[in-house]
Amino acid sequence: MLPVNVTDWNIGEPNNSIRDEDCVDIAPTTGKWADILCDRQSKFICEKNIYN
Ligand SMILES: [Ca+2]
Repeated sequence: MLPVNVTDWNIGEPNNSIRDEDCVDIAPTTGKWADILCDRQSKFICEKNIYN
C-alpha cells in the first residue's frame, strides 16, 4: 500500500472526536475530508492497484 501524499482535511480534522474514527468521509458541500467512524454508510470510491 502506498502512502497518501495529498490531503484536503476540513478545518479541525482529523480529530478522532468520537474515538476510533478510522475512515475518511468527503463532505458533499465542501469536498473536504473528515475522519469518521467506519460503521457509517456512505457512497464510496473504489481502489484500483495500478502496479499489477
Ligand atoms: Ca472527525
